[in-house]
Amino acid sequence: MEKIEKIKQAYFRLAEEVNNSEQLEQLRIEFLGRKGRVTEAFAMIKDVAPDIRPKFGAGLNQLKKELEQHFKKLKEEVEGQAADQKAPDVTMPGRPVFAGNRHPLLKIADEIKNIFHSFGFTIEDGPEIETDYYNFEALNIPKSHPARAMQDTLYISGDVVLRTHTSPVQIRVMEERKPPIRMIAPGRVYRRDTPDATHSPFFHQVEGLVVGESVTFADLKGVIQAFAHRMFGKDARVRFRPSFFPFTEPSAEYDVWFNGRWMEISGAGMVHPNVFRSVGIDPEKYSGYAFGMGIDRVAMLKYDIRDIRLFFENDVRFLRQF
Ligand code: FA5
Repeated sequence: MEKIEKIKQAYFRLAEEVNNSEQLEQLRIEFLGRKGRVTEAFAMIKDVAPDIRPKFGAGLNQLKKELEQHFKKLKEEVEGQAADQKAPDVTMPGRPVFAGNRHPLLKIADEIKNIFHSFGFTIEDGPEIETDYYNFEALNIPKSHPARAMQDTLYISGDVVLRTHTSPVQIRVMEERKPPIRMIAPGRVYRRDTPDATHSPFFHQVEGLVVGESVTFADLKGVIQAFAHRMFGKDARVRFRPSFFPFTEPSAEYDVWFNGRWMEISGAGMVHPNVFRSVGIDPEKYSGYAFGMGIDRVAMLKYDIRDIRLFFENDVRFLRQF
C-alpha cells in the first residue's frame, strides 16, 4: 500500500509542474503509459503475498481510476491554454476587407451618361415591361411585318412584352415633349437570344434621340465620333455600314475600332417619317436621328472582355478587377 501511495504522490508532484502539452505527454508516459509506473505495479500483483493480493489489486484499480480522471481534467486545462495562445493577436494590423465596388456595366453606363450629358442630352427612363404598341407598332413595325422576326421577343401576354430594345422610350418622350429633343435612355432589354460570347438574353442599351429643324446624318456621325473619342481615346475609329431598321431611313450600324479590333456597337439612322406621324410631329418641319447602342458591347471593347457572359456570372474574381 505504501508503493501505491508513493506512485500517487509522485504523480501529483509532477502533475503540479505540467504547463504544456509535452510535459503532459511525459506525465502520461511515465504513469499511465504501457510501461508506466501504474502498469508496472499491476505486473507486481503476482509477486504479492496471496492474502493481501485482493487489497493490493483493489488499491491499484482505485489509483488507476483516480490518476486517469485527474489526467483527463489536466489535459483539458492544458489544451484550453494552448487554444488561448492561438487566439488572435489584437495588436496586429488588420487585413484589408474587399468592400465591393460598382459593377463594370454600371461604371460604363455612368461614363456614357456623363459624356452625353456634357453634350447637352437629357437622361430619360422607360419601363422594361412594355406594350406591343411602344415596342413595335409606334416604331413602324406593324403586327404582320417580317421585321418583327429581327428581335426574338419574350411575351408576357398577348400585347405585353419585355422590351426588346430601348427604342420605345423615343416614342414615350416624343409623345410628351415638343422638339427640340436631345435625349438618351439607358436601360435593360430582353430577347430570346441564345447566349454566346457576344449575345445574352438580357443586355443593356442606351437609346439616343435628337429631333430639331435641321438635324442631319452628319450630326449623327459627328456625335458618335465625339462619343467614341471621349470613351476610348483619340485613337478610336468609327465606321458606319448601311443597315435596315423599320423606324429609321436611312439606317446604319456602326462599329468602333479600339485596342486592335472592331466591335459592332449600335444601330442608328434618321427617324422615319411614320414614327414622327405616330407621335404627332410634322415630318415636313422636323428631322431627327436616333441610335441604340449596346452598353455591354462598349464595356467589352473598353475592358477587352471576350465573353459577355462574364458580366452576369457574378464571379468575384472577375468583378473585383474593375
Ligand atoms: C436595335 O435594337 C435598334 N433598336 C437600334 C436602333 C435604335 C436603330 C435607334 C436605329 C435607331 P439591334 O438589334 O441591332 O438594334 O441592337 C443594337 C445593339 O445592341 C447591337 O449593335 C449590339 O451592340 C447590341 N445587342 C443586340 N443584341 C444583343 C445581345 N443579344 N446581347 C448583347 N448585345 C446585343
